[in-house]
Amino acid sequence: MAFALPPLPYAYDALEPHVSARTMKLHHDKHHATYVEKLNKLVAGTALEQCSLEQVIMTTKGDARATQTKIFNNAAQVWNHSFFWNCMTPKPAAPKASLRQRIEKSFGGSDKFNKSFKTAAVEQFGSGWAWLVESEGELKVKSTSNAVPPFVDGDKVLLTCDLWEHAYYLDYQNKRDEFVTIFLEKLVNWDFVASRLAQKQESAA
Ligand code: MN3
Repeated sequence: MAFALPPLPYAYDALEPHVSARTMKLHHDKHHATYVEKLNKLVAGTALEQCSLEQVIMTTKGDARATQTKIFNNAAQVWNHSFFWNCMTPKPAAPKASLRQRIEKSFGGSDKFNKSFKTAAVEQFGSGWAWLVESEGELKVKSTSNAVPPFVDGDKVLLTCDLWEHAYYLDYQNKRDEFVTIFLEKLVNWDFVASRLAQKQESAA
């Protein structure tokens, strides 16, 4: 198989009580795994089989042919979920000084960042993702529909929250705002965000 399902970076129950083991097991073992399975079927026997996940995403983005769209959607969802697991930690710590200063400079402080991220997440219509990105040297909040990761437009992706109902419905039902609030206040892995800032962006892969 060309692409593998990465294991969760923590136990299924590590994020309880904020995200249940039941949600994590379904989300990783069923949803994430299915995107990997579908992607492998779609690229089997094609040149994309030899590419990195990022290359598959960049090659198929904006290609309206039905098969290419399916490959893009599944590849992007594989990437987004692998990234999303790393955005959360059972042992969150506040952003360290240099990242805190970047947040202060771009948003006017962590409260204003949280508010901006939450608004973007709640206002995203239907399924999608909320993001913190570095775009043209500035930290920005964005949201995208369905599967799109902002690195396809040249942004460096720093943090994401899954806004598909499967991410929160068992634990929060229709209350996406509560899930996003808990995500921001109890789960964000700011050390991971800081490490991302130091890396090159995926579209350059
Ligand atoms: Mn999901």
